[in-house]
Amino acid sequence: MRIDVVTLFPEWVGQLEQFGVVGRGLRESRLELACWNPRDDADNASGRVDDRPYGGGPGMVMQGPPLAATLERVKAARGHGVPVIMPSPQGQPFDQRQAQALAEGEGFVLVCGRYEGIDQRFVDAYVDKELSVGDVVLSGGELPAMMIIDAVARLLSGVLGDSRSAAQDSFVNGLLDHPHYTRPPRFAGRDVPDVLLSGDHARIERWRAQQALGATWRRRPDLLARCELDAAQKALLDGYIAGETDESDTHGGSRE
Ligand code: 9D3
Repeated sequence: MRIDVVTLFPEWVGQLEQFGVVGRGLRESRLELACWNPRDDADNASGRVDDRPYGGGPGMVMQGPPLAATLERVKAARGHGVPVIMPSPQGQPFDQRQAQALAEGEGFVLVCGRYEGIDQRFVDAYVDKELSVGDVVLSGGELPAMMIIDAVARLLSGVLGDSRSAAQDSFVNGLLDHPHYTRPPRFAGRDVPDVLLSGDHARIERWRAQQALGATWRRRPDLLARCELDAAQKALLDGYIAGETDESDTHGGSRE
């Protein structure tokens, strides 16, 4: 997988190479990352790549020609068929499904906007897909690009420490995760739920499934509405809603 990023902050985005799943994917040759600065393609000595908006209004707009020149350099380096993605508040929601689709390909180019946005003619002529990372106003496309890179990099086979993790990911099954516990057995006046110390793996699995269903029901009913529960899951959720979960299982009762 190779990811190219067109950005006015290449040093920032390039930091990804030093840490976490991207660093590991790079070191183990599963992933290549290259950053390209459109300032290097400015037609003026000062490196300006923005100008005032036609029609007036506040802020500045990124000009098409330098971005197009940079993108042509990227395509010359890695082929003209590569998908071009622009993080954009106007894009489709970026979700786990999008991350999985990107992870199955050979790579993509991310074009990061700054200021009020990018000249629409560049978007129309060069961008294949716009992706938004949520209904919140950020100051540019770099952090969304880094989110996309992180989400994709951790799906590349071998990057995950435990290959089972990807299939167990929250959202892959359309549900939130169950809670996690580790040592010590008593912390902050709270015990680990008894069920997790029972050694009964079938019971533990049921409890975790029920916790995941219950958390999704409580916190993200929108997610629950979109997933098809099987009979066993329906029964577990009904049990959760009816408060059938053993208090000591859920909240960690006192240990003997
Ligand atoms: C405050 C400026 N807005 C006009 C009223 C438009 C605007 C322009 C540029 C809003 C945000 C941005 C910069 N954001 C992104 O490039 C971006 C983004 C985001 O802000 N939220 C969620 N996902 C994304 S993906 C790229």
